[in-house]
Order: sequence, then structure tokens, then C-alpha cells
Amino acid sequence: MSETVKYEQQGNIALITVNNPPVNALSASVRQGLVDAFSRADQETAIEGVVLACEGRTFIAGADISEFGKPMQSPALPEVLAALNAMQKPTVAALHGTALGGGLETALSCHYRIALTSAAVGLPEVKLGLLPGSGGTQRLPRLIGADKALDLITSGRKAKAEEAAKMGLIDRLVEDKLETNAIAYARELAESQAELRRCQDMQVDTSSLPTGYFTDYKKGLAKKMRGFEAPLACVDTVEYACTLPFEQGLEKERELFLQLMNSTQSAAQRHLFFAERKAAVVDDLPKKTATREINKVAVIGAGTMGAGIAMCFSNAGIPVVMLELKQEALDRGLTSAHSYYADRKAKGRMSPEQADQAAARITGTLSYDDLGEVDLVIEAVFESMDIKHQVFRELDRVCKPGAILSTNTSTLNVDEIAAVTKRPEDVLGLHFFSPAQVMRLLEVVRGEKTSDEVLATAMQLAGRISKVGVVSGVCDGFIGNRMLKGYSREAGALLLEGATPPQIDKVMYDFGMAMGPMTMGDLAGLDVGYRVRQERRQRGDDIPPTEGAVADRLVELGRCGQKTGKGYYRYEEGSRKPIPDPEVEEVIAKTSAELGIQHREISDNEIIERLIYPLINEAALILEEGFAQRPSDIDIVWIYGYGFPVYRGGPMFYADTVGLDKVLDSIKTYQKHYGDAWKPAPLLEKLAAEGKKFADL
Ligand code: 3H9
Repeated sequence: MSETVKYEQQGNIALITVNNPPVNALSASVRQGLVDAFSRADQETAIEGVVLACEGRTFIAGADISEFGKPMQSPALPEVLAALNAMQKPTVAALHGTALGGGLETALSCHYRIALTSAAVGLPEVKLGLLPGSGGTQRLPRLIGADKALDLITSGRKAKAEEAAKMGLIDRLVEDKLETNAIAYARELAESQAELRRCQDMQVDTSSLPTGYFTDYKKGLAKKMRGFEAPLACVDTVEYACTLPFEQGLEKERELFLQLMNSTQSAAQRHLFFAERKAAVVDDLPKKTATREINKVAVIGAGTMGAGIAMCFSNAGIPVVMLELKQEALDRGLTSAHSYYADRKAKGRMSPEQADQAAARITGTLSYDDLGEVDLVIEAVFESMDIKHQVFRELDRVCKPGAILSTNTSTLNVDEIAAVTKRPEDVLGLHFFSPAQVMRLLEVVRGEKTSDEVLATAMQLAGRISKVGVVSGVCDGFIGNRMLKGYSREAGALLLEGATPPQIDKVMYDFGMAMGPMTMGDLAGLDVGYRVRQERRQRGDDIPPTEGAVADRLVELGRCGQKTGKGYYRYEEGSRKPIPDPEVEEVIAKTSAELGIQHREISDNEIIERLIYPLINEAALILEEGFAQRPSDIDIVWIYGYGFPVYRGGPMFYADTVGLDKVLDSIKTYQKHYGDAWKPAPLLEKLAAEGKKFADL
């Protein structure tokens, strides 16, 4: 029999067990093993009922994603499930862990389902740019109704066993002894000659669905999941379940599934699934590197960032003390954290008990001497090397040996910060993105002297606080902000050449960015960049007159962005809605004239290339210089830190889909017009010349 599927006889019941670690994915050998086992159970006369269970940590967690995009080995999952569905003896799926995707579809093809109360179920295909492709879209609505099925299928969320039982998805819940209970259940069904309950024989009750239900559902999703193809296709398939006979619905599902499987969006989302997991691996870190225990954390600075960081730890159940020098500032930070939890409680996102406990885990102090017992410190004070030095000297004085000292700096040199301590091996950067309690990225900046143990602890900690940690070396701006520079530079240049803020923003929004660069500037505050440029000028840096030219003029007019009610746009009192402002157009026209730049028509395509290609070029330099481990890490940084569209897979994946030769050609054209800011990265030239992709690295 198959190595991954075991067949045992337990009296009159056949126990079929899948064992394909780590998550019992439905790889080719499992599919073949299942078909053989079903056929044997059906043929053996002594067998009166069948239990399908899994070994290890979970019931089947889905199709084997690593097989996608390659020629599919027979039997395909729909064939396996057709065989299961046709069985003439009662079949019971025994669920533990997470029954996901093809795993849940397998369970839905059994006649009955029993689960541990700790189990969860879901159809997460939509998160991979797909839809459930083995009957899930046709069986689930028949079993639990169209509205509940639509919610599960289009969100991809997991439902706990209890909720699933209430929906009618699970027939019986047990606390423990799953296998024994499942066998008893199958025996009971056999003895009572229970009906062989097949979802396909059921009808979806559509009587309570309002007219236009599916059209409206799609409209809502198109807004919520802007640009994604799969959620809309999911709705179509559920509609087929309501309107077509089962077999025809299955055919439609298959058709749409294969279309999505071959789409760039799904390839991008599958790439990100593996990229996210790969990011956790630090290639040169020995597997068995020890980690340190982190049970108590301190955050220095209780500003917006500091308070957000404190919430991240508190949310993970880790007590945090925030330090400020003045009571007033400390109170502001504590109030902002505590009102965040009050809000979560009011909106029902957290139970009153959870919210109160989380708020109570965040405390404050005015004295460094209170930090003697903390295991980790994150400094989040003003971006000035002098101030950081003062903070780290204090930390070095008060923190216990073995405490990890980290900085949230986004611009300063982590090695220089570490150098003022007597323990640079315990220092690293932990760069959170604003709002820290929301954004999933954590750049883990590995200093020259950061120890393996400290780095491994930080990467583990990222997971604990629900972030995706990506390792970056120490370079100006690390991975994300270093790339952002070219993006911002070109956005400013495009304005001078005749593009308007709404035009640039719309093109980038339609490209899929969370927001365009001008809206982002207004949100972050234009004065931030202004101050940096002023400082650089004072230091004698050679800044081209075009760099930040429009933004600087706007700041000088008191237009600092949303906080002053005016920036690239104007904002009505209490509103965040950007309204185009003729005054800005005048400023742009005047600035262009002063700099001798003629306005011209600028195409949408040029806007995309001028903003996105510098990201790609800079990323190639970062890779070449060894500041990022791999292209997929860079994709993760831009997806989770900068709102790059998920369905484009990140800038590196996007570059691969465009073709590196095409990207390089455009970069060379811009180099001719705009000079060496557009100098192609040697790595990009090399890959393009060899006809390769970033994915080949
Ligand atoms: C589908 O089913 C399509 C069907 O409708 C139709 C077909 C015709 N395949 O996440 P973890 C690997 S689409 C291959 O770190 P956790 C993962 O890469 C599928 N590999 O563990 C990792 O490998 P490594 C629908 C998979 O405990 C290791 O397992 N299903 C798959 O934090 C451990 O994973 C899904 O989308 C897979 N399906 O979480 C479920 N799943 O160690 C996707 C995992 O080398 N999976 N791996 O890095 C998950 O959501 C989580 O992995 C799970 C466990 C919750 C199961």
C-alpha cells in the first residue's frame, strides 16, 4: 500500500489514515493511496463503515501547493473525491488540527464529519488567488447555505469547530479520543443503516436570498478586495451551486479554478505563501542556534510609534513598560495605548476581559533604573544620533547582562548606535512600520556585531508578535526605505514634468498600491522630508534642485499634509479625503518654470515605470551588496510594509512577470534622459543578459 496512506481494519470499520508530514497535504502519493484505500474498503465484505483520519498535527491542510503550476500527476483530487463520494458504506471524516482547502473538500465528500473541539476548518484557496477546486464551492453551500458558504469561501478565514458545528458543517464534536470516537460513530451509522448523506443530493435553499444578492455581494467584494480576481470568481461558483445541477456546477468550478491557477495573480500569491515562510530562515544561522527568553519588554519613547510597538507586545501577552522623560509625554503614550484597547472592546473586536488585561500589561516609568529586569528594549525616540547615543549609554548602564537592546531607527546606522555600548553583540535594529500595531512587517537589522543568538531570538519573536520578520543588513534606509527613495524622487520629478498629484495617485492606486505617493506624503507629513533635506543641505550634501522641489515649496507655504489641512491636496475639517487644489497646480507650474522644466503629457505607463522600476533597480543593488538575503524577502518587505499589491507578488516578482530584459531597456532609456540616478544595477544587467529571473537566484 501507499507510504502516506495506511489501511487498517477495526472490526467492521476500515480506518484509513493519511500520514504525509508536515501538514498531510494531498500530494500525488496521498491521492493514489486514498483511491486504493476507498476501493478496498468498498470491496471488502466485512467492512460496513469507513473512517478517514490523519496522523500528526493536523487533518489534511489542503492540496500540495508546491505541485501547483507543474503538470498534475493523476489521479487529480476531483477524481479521488468522486471515488470517495460514490462509496456505498457510511464514511466519516475525523478532523483535528486544521482541515483546510482540499482537506475540507475531502471531509465534505464524506457522508459525516466528527471533529475535536480544538479543530478548525476553512477554505483558504482565495488567499492563494484560487477558489476551492474540488467541489468545495458546490458542496458547502448545499450543506450550510449560500450566505455562510460565501463568507467562508471569499474570506478564506478559519472557523473553529464549534462555529462549524453550529453551521451544520460538522455533525459531532468530541473533546478527545478522536479516532475511537470516530470509529464508534461509523459503527453506529452502519448499524442504524443511516442515510448516506451526500452534499450533492441536497439543494441550496435560496428562498431567503434577496434579489440581486450575488451581484451586490460582488460589488461589496470588489471594493474590499480591490483588484483581486479570485474573490469574484468564488461568488460566481457559489451562484452556480444555487442555479445549476451538481455535475454542471462542478464543471464550472473546475473551469474557473484552472483559469485562476494559470493566472499571474495566483502565481504571485502562491509565491508570497512560500516567501513568507522562507523569510523566517536566516541562511547562515546554524539550525540549533539558542534563543533567549523574552518575558518582559521596555519601549523607550511613548510617541505614536512607541505606543504602537508596546501594543504589539501586549497583544502577544508580553508585559511592556514604556519609558519617557516627562510625565506628560508618558501619560499621552499610555492614554493612546489604553484608548486603543477601549476602542477594541467597544467595537467587540476583543472581549472586555482580554482588552482590560492587554491594557494593564502596558505600564510606564520615568526612570531608566526601572529597566533592570527587562529582557528586551526597543528604543523609539527622535531620529538623532546624539539622542540615540544617550539612550543606549543609559541602557548599557541599567540593563541586565543578556538583555537585547534594539533600536527602531529607520535612517540611522545601527552599528554606530551599538558602538556606544559595551555589548554591541546584544544590539540590533527592530524596525517597525507605522501604525506598528497594524503593519505586519518587522525589518530585523543585523548589525556587524549582532550575535547569532540575538538575531535568532529576534526572528522567533517576530512570529510571536504576529509579524513577518525580514533580515536586513545595515545600509542607508535598510531594505524598504532605501528602495523608497527612488520612488519618492521620481514622484516629485513627474510633478515637475507635468503630471498632477491626482493623476499620479490614481495610476498607482489602480496599479494596486494601498495609496498613491502624494496621498502617502500628505499622510506622513511633508515636513519630515523637508527637514531631512534641510539637514543634508546644511551638511553640504549635493542635492539636485529638482529633488523635493514641489514638496519644499508646499511646506514653506504651511502645507505640511493632512495635519495642517493642506499638502498636495486640501482636506476639509475632520476629513481625510484628499481634494485637488488649484493652488498646488500653481505651485507646481511656478516651480517647473523656475527650474526650466517644460510640462508635457505623461502616460499612465510612464508613471508606473518611473515609480516602480527604481524600486527594482535599487533592490538589485541591495541583493548584490548582500543587504538582503533573497529577492523574495524584498517582496515581503514591500507587501507588508509599503502596501504593494499582494496580487502582483512584490516588486521582484512583478519584475519577473514583466521580463527583466524589458525592465532593463526602460531603465536604460530613462538613464539617457535623466542621468545616472537611473544607472542599471549590474545584477539586473547580468540576469537580463542571461535570460534569467530574480526567482532563479
Ligand atoms: C487547495 O487545497 C486547492 C483545492 O481546493 C483544489 C485542488 C485541486 N502544500 O505554515 P507552516 C508547508 S489549495 C504544501 O509553517 P503552521 C509550509 O510551506 C491549499 N506545503 O505551519 C511549511 O513548509 P516549510 C489550501 C504546505 O503550523 C510547512 O508546511 N490550503 C502546505 O504555522 C509548515 O507550514 C492552504 O492554503 C500545502 N498546502 O501552519 C493551507 N501547507 O517548513 C496552507 C503548509 O518547508 N497552509 N505547507 O517552510 C497553512 O495555512 C498552514 O501551513 C497551516 C499550518 C495552518 C496548515
